[in-house]
Amino acid sequence: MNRITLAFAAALAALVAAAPVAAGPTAATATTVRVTMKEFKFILTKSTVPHGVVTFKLVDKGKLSHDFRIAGKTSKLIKPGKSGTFTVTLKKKGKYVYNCPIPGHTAAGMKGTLKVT
Ligand SMILES: [Cu+2]
Repeated sequence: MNRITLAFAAALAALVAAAPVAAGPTAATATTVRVTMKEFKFILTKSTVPHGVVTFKLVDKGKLSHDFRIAGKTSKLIKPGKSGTFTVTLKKKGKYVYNCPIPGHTAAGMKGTLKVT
């Protein structure tokens, strides 16, 4: 290597070092919402969440089994006295309607709206 090649290599190394870190996906927000399920309503600890990954901690305090459905996804059935975790990625801001898809439950009141900001 001659002097010019060395100088070029050094300059290149400096450039690489100065280059900004490749922009990765923005840090995902992880939010947890506790959802109490009973006849016939849902009680959520949060009515607004930031967009991103949302973990719903489902607790069935009723006498019937219930499901939690949001953004086209449905949790596994939660039996009376049981609990479960249900994780969904809510990418877009807006209002998401959630409900219990068990026949009759939505109409009886198991529904609501979660605002995603
Ligand atoms: Cu239900």
